[in-house]
Amino acid sequence: MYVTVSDFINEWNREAMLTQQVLDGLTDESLSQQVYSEGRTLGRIAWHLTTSIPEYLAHFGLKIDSIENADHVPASATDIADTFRKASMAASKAIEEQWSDDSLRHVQEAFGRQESNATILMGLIKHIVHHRGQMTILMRQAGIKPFGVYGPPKEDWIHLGVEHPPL
Ligand code: NI
Repeated sequence: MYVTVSDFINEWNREAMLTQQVLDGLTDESLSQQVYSEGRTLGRIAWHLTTSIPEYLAHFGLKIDSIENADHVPASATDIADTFRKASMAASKAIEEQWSDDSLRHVQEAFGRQESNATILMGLIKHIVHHRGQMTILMRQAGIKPFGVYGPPKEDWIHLGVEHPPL
């Protein structure tokens, strides 16, 4: 749990960098990869995790600009990746400027429960991580080698001296 704003910012920046590397691997063609025939597309999931950053923070009391045309999924993978870069930086700036270590202990209603702002901020990271995991599977299905978020993708095991990755 985050005790200080700088604890959170460190974790936020680390996870944002990992998410950025996943998003930077998208191609325009891959954005239409679907979970199943009526399911969401990879582009929609990538755009959702991006646009939800300011929406979530504004909902819990931070002043932060929402993303323009948030209800329209861009056709360009670069547009999505660039928007995430700006949104993740705007988020850390807003939190650093507007919340103190005391603010993290402040409790408010979130998802029908009483939660501290520290827990609420952790929820935002979990939301991104959840959708980032979905993205890496869809990228595989779209024929892209995904960025190894917490460990190498199968192609890179060989560089670690492992010929057959564990199942
Ligand atoms: Ni979601």
